[in-house]
Amino acid sequence: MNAPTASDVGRLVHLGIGNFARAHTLYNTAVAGGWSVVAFTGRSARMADALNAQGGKYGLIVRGREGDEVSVVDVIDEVHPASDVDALVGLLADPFTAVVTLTITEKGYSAGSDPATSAPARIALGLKARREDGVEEPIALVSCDNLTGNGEVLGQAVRAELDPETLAWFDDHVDVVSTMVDRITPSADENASETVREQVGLEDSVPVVTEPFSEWVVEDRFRGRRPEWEKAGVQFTDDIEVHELRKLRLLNGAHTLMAYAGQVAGVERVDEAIAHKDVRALVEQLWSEARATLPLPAEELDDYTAALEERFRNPRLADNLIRIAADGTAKLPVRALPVIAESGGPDKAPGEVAAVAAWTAWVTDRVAAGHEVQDPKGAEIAEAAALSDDTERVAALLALIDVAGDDPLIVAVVAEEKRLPRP
Ligand code: CS2
Repeated sequence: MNAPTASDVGRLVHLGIGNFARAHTLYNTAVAGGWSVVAFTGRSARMADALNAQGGKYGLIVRGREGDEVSVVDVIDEVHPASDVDALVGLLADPFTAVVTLTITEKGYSAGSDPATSAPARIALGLKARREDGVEEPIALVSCDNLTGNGEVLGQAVRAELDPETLAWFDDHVDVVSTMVDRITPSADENASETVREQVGLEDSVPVVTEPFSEWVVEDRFRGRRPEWEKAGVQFTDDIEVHELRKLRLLNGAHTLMAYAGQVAGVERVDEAIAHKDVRALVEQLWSEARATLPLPAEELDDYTAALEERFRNPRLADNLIRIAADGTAKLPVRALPVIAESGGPDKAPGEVAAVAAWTAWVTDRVAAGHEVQDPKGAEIAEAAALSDDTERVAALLALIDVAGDDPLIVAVVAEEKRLPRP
């Protein structure tokens, strides 16, 4: 591995400036100090106007059990809408840009080849311009999304969009870095702007609410410059995978289960779901199955799940289950299905099966009640969820997460749906 070359100068370009990125990636970059940040929005351009109007500054409300701690994060120079492809290409061709971080969500990595809608395709155009301009300075692409091997996923997505010359140039000039990110970031409540105004005097139309806990583990493979993130407590490692799996299967897996089973049972927030006796029992079950797939000492896993429970129970965080329920077809295949397969099938992983069944039950309820399901496959979900025969409905829904029509999971999910806690 290369020696760290953290530096106090450079530009970081961030793609996908949602609440999470501002509570985590950009907050840590602000603490590291010195770097200039240019950010791009996700799909909605609203955030660009809002942040530019307040000089790129925003209030970060850290909502602990005892109270709020508010600070102003002042690290963003400029925000562009995602559609401003020329701005991104220009920035990537500039040698001063040394790091690109991404929070584009799971679905962003398979968004196709149109630069207007696909971040990997936009990055590919930027790298082409960088090569054509003869820039020798290495650049790092750093995924900050919740996926195992997020660097690998990102690398593949970008390579697939490159022209042959840039593909040949890529390995010598670009580092692709996996990271494990963790900080729960609920949507801001209606009083958040007032809290920021009162405590730090900033007029902020887009404040961020987050929890005290924060973890960032970054693969140690930068040949070029990067922010001195270690100043913010970021951990650099040569072995990222186990950190990612632990988080994805224990934290996110439990979140997914609570999001669907909690709402089916009639509650709205994470703290209510973990306090619901039957939902909690399902979480315990899922944890015991997920733990068995993780190569970590029992003691470490005990500490980890105890800390998770504490985070979920934070009564002031008010994390709405509907936030976590979004994009089920992108989340279940990385959170629940691998544990079912590694456990030896649905019979061996009833807690994970319950997560899948809670999803099918929840989307069915939502569609029946006339609501849209927020998911890249929302239209297909609406069609499948409306089928009246249970087995056909579940099979059609599970086909959307690539479960074959003869998979034993279908029978298991049909049975499990009937056992889910209801109001
Ligand atoms: C959640 C995550 O939306 C979800 O599915 O599980 O956003 C979770 O809050 C973060 O990964 C916490 O780091």
